[in-house]
Amino acid sequence: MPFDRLLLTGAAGGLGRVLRPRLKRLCTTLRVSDIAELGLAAAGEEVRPAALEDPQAMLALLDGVDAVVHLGGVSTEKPWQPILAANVVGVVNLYEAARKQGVKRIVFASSNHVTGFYRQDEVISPGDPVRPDGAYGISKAWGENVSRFYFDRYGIETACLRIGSSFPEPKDRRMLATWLSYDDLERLVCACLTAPVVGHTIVYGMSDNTTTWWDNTSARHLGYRPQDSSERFRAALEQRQPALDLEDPAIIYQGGTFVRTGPLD
Ligand code: 15L
Repeated sequence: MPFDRLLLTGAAGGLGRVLRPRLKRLCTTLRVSDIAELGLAAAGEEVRPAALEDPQAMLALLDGVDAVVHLGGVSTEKPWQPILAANVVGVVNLYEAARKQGVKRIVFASSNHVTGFYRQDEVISPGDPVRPDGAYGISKAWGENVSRFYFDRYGIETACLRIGSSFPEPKDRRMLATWLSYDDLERLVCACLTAPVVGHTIVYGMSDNTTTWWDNTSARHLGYRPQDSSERFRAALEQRQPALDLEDPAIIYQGGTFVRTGPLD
């Protein structure tokens, strides 16, 4: 068993609910946290509600934890205030708590919206300059920078997952490029938790899709090998959505509809 105690934040969210039962095999105790309802603790679980913007609550939450999978926070475009609270202040509270409690590794759920203003006819790498497509993307770029500082200064390792679109199946043509199956999400998170050396790594969270805008070569040391592909959904999707409006910013840019959404009032 690689870990005594793993912490999963955002455990009540869409991907939190997917990972909660799947992370159990990596640890003796899985501590799950959120501000939303988490239900009862399953065998080997500890349920600990905590608000990211509360530094004392975060300090207590990370007590006795070996590693964190941080999915908590705002996960889509929203007004600035909730994003600043959860994704800007909340990430600082997480890393300060990690420093004080001696936590050595964090898997940080970043987002493809950190680079959403690159075009769909470009292939980019994690090392390219960020081009966030809204308040949410900016906040995730902030989180990546906070994590980089805590690695450079304090040696806390972080894998930043620029998650594409993790749903049971791709919902539109864009997601043929951005889709991350739930099984590949699990593979990616497990690789980040168990790789001997992570340092500070940024990786795009995508399956082995035929169409892709992201080159993960620089993150190969993680040992992540996606097994799924969006290709089997292509024919049905293209039939459902035949005409592409090439003037639409959501078709031009990688961030899709996010590029014309944020920041919201
Ligand atoms: C994200 O970051 C969101 O959390 C998710 O809901 C999707 O919209 C995804 O990006 C996407 O780009 O499809």
